[in-house]
Amino acid sequence: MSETFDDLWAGLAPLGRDRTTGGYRRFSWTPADRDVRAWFTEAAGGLGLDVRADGNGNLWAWWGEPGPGAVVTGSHLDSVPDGGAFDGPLGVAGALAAVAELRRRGLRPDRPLAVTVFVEEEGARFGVPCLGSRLLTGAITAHRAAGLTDADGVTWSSAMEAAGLDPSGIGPDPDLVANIGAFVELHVEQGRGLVHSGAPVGVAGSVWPHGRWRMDFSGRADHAGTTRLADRNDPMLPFAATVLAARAAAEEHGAVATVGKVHVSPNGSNAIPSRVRAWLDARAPDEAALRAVTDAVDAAARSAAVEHGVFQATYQESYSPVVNFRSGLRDRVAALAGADGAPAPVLPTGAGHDAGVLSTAVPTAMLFVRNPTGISHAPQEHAEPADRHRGVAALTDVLADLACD
Ligand code: HGY
Ligand code: MN
Ligand code: MN
Ligand code: MN
Repeated sequence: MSETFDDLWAGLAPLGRDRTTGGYRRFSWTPADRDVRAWFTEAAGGLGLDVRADGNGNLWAWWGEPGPGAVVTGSHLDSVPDGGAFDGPLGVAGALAAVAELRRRGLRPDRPLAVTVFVEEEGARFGVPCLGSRLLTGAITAHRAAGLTDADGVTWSSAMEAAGLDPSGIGPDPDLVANIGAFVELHVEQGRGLVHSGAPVGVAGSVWPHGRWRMDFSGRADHAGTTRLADRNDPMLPFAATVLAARAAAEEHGAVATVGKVHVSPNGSNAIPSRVRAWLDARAPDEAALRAVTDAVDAAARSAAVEHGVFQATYQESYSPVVNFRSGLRDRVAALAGADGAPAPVLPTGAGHDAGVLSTAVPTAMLFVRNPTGISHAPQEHAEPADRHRGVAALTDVLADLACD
């Protein structure tokens, strides 16, 4: 039975890792996802936890019968393409290690305790991030989720079914949510706030509002060599102008904007594209700044499309309003996670999390573990072993405080 964090990590870390890039490719309902779900089921079962999937495919490993006031911890196991090792998995392996540590301390929770794995947190295959927690809380309808498709047109429901789960039950689970007394997510910091503060563990204060927009530029395919420039309706030009406009608007409003995913049709080097489909990820310290960025980007896209005789349309695929974690639980967690009598630092983050989605319905907190590179969503993401253990120790203390009288 794997009990220590290092034992658990040794079993999880190799799964879904791409040998050439060193990054992870754990996309929902794929064989890599099946492997990490199997790892979780076995590791949690080995700790005597009762593992069940909810109607959305989220995994719940229960210590005690599910019921009111449950203390829940966990994160996700899916990744972005070539993601880092810790984004998600640190919170899942850390939660299991914390349960093992509670047992080692001879503690028994006085209310139900669960370790969760939320599905499709990154939205890397089906486009909407935190899909499992959004479905659970009703932040997205079952109808919309069921029809989400991946790059090959495979729907969420059919992929879930092909993975052996029944998609007919997806949707909100108000009874399960009502039973959650508190949710705490341990997560690698995606940034260098803790490096600057010199602390190994921090607490999330807020999550920036952010969203994901799909932009379609439709032009006219033609020969790259025989079509005069004046005769072209080339969607690549307004696309390029839009990327630069997004960057300029973000700089102007203290925000961030990213276009990391582009599909070009027909994607031939000697054919003027017929369509460029691109995804904008925009995030800002507040809603007004975010709206200013997206308005500026949309205006630039429209005018550039007109200039080149191209049609442009923008679709909002996901939106996450600002999250301010409740100060009571936040400060209680910061006090427990601090060192030398000082509370752990409270940090804002531009990264979205299931904890942010759940915070609309239940008291929620996040613990961050120092990432010396500050890099995330890339293979260079890192957390030193000593800091991983400090994060697990802090989570253990928080769970003991919340679950044991
Ligand atoms: O994209 C995010 O902010 C998170 O890592 N899913
Ligand atoms: Mn992530
Ligand atoms: Mn994450
Ligand atoms: Mn998350």
